[in-house]
Amino acid sequence: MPASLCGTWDMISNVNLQGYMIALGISPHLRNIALKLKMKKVIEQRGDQFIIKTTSTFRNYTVSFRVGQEFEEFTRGLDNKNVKSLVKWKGNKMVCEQTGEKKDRGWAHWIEDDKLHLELYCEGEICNQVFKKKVKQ
Ligand code: YOG
Repeated sequence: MPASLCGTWDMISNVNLQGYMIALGISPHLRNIALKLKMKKVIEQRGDQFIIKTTSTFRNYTVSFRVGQEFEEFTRGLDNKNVKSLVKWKGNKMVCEQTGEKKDRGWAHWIEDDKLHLELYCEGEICNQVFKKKVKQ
C-alpha cells in the first residue's frame, strides 16, 4: 500500500512549468502569471473517490475520480480542453493519462522522503513539482 497522498501540501519547487505550459498552448500573459504562483495541493479520499484541489491566489482547479474508472475532464481555467482521464496505481505512483488533442499528456503523484511529488507531462515536456506537508496551525 503506497504512502497516503492525502493532506494539505505547499509547493517548494517547480521545474519547467514554462515548458509544460508552452506544450499546452497557454498564452504568454497567462504563463507569466502562473510562473509566479506558489500552488497548494489539497488531496482527500472519501471511500474510493479521490479529490485533488490545486489552489493559488489566482485560480483554483479541482478534479475528482475513482482509480481505474475513466472519466471526462474539462481543464477549466488551465488550457480549457476536454480530455478522457484514467487514474491508475503503478507501483507507488498514482498515474493519470489524459487522452485528447495533446499527445502523451498526464501526471503522476508519489511520496518520497515525506514530500509529495508531481510530474506533469505533455508532448515531451515535463514539469516537476515538489510539495511539503503543511504544518498544522
Ligand atoms: O494537477 O493538473 O495534481 O488536477 C498546473 C498549472 C494557472 C492558470 C495546475 C492556475 C497548469 C494558467 C494544475 C494554477 C498551467 C496556466 C492553479 C496541475 C495551465 C495554465 C490552478 C494539475 C493534477 C495533479 C490534478
